[in-house]
Amino acid sequence: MRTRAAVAVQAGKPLEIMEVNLAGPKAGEVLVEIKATGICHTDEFTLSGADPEGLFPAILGHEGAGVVVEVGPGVTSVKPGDHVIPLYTPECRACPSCLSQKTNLCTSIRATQGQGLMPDGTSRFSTLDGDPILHYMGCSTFSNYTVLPEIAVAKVREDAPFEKICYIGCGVTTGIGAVINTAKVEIGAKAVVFGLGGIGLNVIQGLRLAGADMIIGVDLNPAKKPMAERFGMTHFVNPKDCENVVQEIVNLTKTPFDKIGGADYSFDCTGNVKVMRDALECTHRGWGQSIIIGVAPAGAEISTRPFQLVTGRVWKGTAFGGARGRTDVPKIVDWYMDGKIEIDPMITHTLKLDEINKGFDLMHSGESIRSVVVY
Ligand code: NAD
Ligand code: AHE
Ligand code: ZN
Repeated sequence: MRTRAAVAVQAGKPLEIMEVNLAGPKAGEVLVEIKATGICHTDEFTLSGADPEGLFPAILGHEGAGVVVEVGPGVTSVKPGDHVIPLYTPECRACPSCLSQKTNLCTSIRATQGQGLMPDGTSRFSTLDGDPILHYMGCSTFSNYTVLPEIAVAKVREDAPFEKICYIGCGVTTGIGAVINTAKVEIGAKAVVFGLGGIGLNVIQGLRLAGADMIIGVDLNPAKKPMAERFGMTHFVNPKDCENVVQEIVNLTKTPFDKIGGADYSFDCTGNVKVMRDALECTHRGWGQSIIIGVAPAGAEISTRPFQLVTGRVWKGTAFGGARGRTDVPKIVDWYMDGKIEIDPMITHTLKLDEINKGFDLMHSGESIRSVVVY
């Protein structure tokens, strides 16, 4: 079949909207009509050329929602008409990683996914001239129709609006999951969130859900403050307005009883390795945990004095918020539909596919939280 897609032809260049060929689903695969897709900072990261795994030409996008149109031989868990959210972290429930119950990082198709290919080593997308176009993160939601492995779709309830729940395909689950699954934040905790964008705001709503007492937000852009407060931020720090952001946070968390100070938990949602260091070092001696969510460019490295770890601070990372997609994503959709979490205010812009490059401009200028493309 033919489908309309926004193609990343070359690093650093705007996406090109075009008709492409899409081959049907093979064994174990499903054809999905994408109804809506968010634009995550990771799409920008790859498009910019900073992603060591970035390959071109490719169809980016990994934060979608849609409807199953056709299933390939052997598919049993979904059928045409089912509403689904594509999963860049699949859940096969059979690989050593899934069976370990220690990680959500299913390894069954990671190698081909990283090469922009389906599990059989080929691409379903091609130009109208027949040249292959690569998949991205196993999802390629910047195409109106896409093919996914069966293990990479979460079946969700049919009354949930696509243009909102697409955000659960990455940002919402990543932010809330980092708090609940990775950090396991407890009631009364003091936490710091670096970067108040599409991920950071969801960390904040996760912290509120977990019962944190103090939620300090850090961002260079003061325009991010009102929305963060709406989601539960209690204090705001702009690094431009203070001499030493680590000291500022330590001071905020001190009490007459605890004169050492430091956050119980911190979260990096910027992808900046200097910020990652601050995020670790502002946590409490003896027990502070810092969770890296941000994705850093090729060649970037983190550093700190080993003494920071010797004295009990813990550095952790999280992908997709530690969520097991087929199991957890339908529950998060229920949380949204039951009013337990909010999504709508964070979707600041709704665009047509033709306008997708505007979504990247809005991200660069700091005007948007999430832009969503509705097909
Ligand atoms: P975003 O652009 O919406 O937000 C980033 C925010 O960080 C902005 O508000 C920006 O002003 C702020 N910021 C930038 N530099 C800063 C600095 N030095 N100090 C303080 N604030 C700073 O991006 P997003 O969609 O929220 O994504 C955030 C990061 O998380 C990206 O690196 C993205 O690739 C990554 N990410 C990781 C996962 C994962 O599973 N680990 C999932 C989704 C996104
Ligand atoms: N390809 C990059 C890393 C990108 C990355 O870390 N991706 C996250 C999800 S970001 C979603 O917005 C992830 O899931 N990582 C685990 C994985 O297996 O890719 C690089 O640096 O090579
Ligand atoms: Zn993402």
